[in-house]
Amino acid sequence: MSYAAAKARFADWGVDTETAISRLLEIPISMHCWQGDDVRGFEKKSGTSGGGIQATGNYPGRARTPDELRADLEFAYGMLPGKHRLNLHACYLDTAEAPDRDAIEYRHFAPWVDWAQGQGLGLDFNPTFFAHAKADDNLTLSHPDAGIRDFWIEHGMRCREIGAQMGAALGSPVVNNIWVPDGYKDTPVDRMAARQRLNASLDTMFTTPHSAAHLRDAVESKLFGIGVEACTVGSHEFYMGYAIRKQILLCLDMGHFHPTENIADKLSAVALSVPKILLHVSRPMRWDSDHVILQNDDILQMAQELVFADLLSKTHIGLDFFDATISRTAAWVIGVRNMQKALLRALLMPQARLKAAEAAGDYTARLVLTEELRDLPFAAVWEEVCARANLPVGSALLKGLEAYQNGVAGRG
Ligand code: RNT
Ligand code: ZN
Repeated sequence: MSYAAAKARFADWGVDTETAISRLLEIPISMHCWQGDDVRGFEKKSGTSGGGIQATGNYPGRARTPDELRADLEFAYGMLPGKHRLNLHACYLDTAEAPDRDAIEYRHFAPWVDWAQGQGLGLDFNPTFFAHAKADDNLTLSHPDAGIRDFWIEHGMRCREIGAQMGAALGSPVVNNIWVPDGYKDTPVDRMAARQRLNASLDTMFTTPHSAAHLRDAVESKLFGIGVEACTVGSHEFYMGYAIRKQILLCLDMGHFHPTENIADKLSAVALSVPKILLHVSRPMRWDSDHVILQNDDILQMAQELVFADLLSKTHIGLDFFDATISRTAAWVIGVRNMQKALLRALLMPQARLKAAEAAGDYTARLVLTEELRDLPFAAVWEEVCARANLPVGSALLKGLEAYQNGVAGRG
């Protein structure tokens, strides 16, 4: 269907496609650096990913250096409509030095900031509390050893400082997200002590104030991970309470809940109590939390909640997945596009009409409408978005992705 015909179809429902398109193009997606190199980072040390995070697969083309990663990122952003952000992890420092995690400084990340400036990208940041000898037992901020806790507190404080400086340099606040792998393989007998230690470590980490114009703090919960099946210290209840008490961002990772929980349902509930939400849009599968996102019901419902509950300005949309069995740049492009397509669909819904049916108790009309609306020509509007940005769709997209992949496949 042509865009003109699609526009008319949506107009019949009282929906203006041009408004939807311009709103879509204003929504930045924070693309995660770690899909580009299987969560390895650029520290000058060897070691495994650890912390229950594991990228499986050895598809050719993994970025081995910051320059390679930036080239891959430039390609991926070049395949996306709109202006986006880069979500950087502390282990992706770009320096010839080899500072340990408790010694990193802003200058170790300056090349990223220069690059982001040149690309017109905002940055987000994350302390790296995994893949390190001092995290080998899956305990960091809640470790019983005060020396180890202090090491990680120092890391976290430095990351907040680095993030704040990045935000100041770029004129856009950096969301600094804290996820720790802390937990137990088998049932602990003193959960309380572990949670009190995590609580106290976080309190210390957050003592230094930073301007909200430069830095926003976020905390991310998890249900379980590989090696921490019995108990995660930073559970959902722990961090929801913490974020509310401190009035900081709560990060909801879609892969960090029981598989039958609906993460979209949580948005309106937590938005009433926290100042902002950080999303890690992901796709859980059995025990893995990080498959490339699809246009599945979970993502569509998430996007619809963001739009219908008017939460776009209160939510920072980040992605979190990693697949090393396919082209890593293709994974980025498909993942971000799927999030954008889901948002576009939500923006193209006759929201007022659906809400009126529900408010009137007419659940029959609500059901008929939601199902009929599935057949609207969303694809024609998406193709128009891409055409205006001179971007390929369909088999042309596949060709473009393959051409780039072929160019990087020879990396050793
Ligand atoms: C881990 C968390 C966390 C990480 C990144 C790399 O389970 O989801 O967000 O994926 O920090
Ligand atoms: Zn996450």
